[in-house]
Amino acid sequence: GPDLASAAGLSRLEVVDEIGSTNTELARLAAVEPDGWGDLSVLVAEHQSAGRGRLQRHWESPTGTSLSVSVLLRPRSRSGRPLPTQGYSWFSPLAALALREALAEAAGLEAGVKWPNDVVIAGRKVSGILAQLAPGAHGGPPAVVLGTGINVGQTEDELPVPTATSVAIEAGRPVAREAVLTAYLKAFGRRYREFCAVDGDPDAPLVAGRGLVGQVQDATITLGKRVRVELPGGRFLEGRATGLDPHGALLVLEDDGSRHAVAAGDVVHLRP
Ligand code: BT5
Repeated sequence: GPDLASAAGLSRLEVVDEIGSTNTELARLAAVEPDGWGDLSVLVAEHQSAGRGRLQRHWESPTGTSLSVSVLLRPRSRSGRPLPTQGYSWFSPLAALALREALAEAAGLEAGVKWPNDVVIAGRKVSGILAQLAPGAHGGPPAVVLGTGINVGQTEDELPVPTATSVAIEAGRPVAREAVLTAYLKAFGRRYREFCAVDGDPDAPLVAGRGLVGQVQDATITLGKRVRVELPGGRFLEGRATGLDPHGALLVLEDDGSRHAVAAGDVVHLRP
């Protein structure tokens, strides 16, 4: 509790047994409490009865084996000014990098980022991230809510879809959820502070010497591969993923030579 919160530089850490959705709860809180929980607060639930994925999809978060973690961010630069909202699209990849780091530290696993919001091991999804903007209270700057669902202890039979996996399956041994949570929050807290300290500039070199864009590019397994992207309205794009643009959109080069930048929010499905 308090030890982890201070080690990770959190303004608040709350753990509850049961909730509808940790994202929904923090978004509600952001709208009613101007600065109530500080600039980096965390809500963890033992079980979500209405866990959400993107585009109104359902996210399964069974008791005892999964982690449901949401952070509420009110990003400010060192000078105390709210961070420009253009940088907000980088928070979801930032969370993915933190989780990747946590899985290496807590379980010795090498995970990759499947653009836009999945963390995968050997092609299967171990975690999904849901980023949302929440209106600030009294017309203040919007807050960011970043939810991460992590499959930690599930066996093969307990997973909802064949494309899913868990930390325990991949590590071949049980891994304590506390270890994953601690490593994730520490890594996230550190990366979040770094990013705020450079005013949310995704190209600014961070402590590791490389900018956020470069780090995300290095970790994103989608790049360089052929992809088929489903867009809203049932349209498809097919081609090679060549990189990320300054807003984190995926650059796709179609076979006819046309180039597209696909914003994370516009993707229904992405298949290799
Ligand atoms: C995501 O959506 O991957 C984002 C999931 C975010 C969940 C966290 S938990 C804490 C916070 N509170 C919330 O209410 N949500 C966040 P998406 O890319 O739309 O993937 C959803 C799809 O993944 C579903 O349609 C299923 O096919 C599949 N799925 C559902 N549960 C899964 C699980 N536990 N593991 C792997 N895949 C799952």
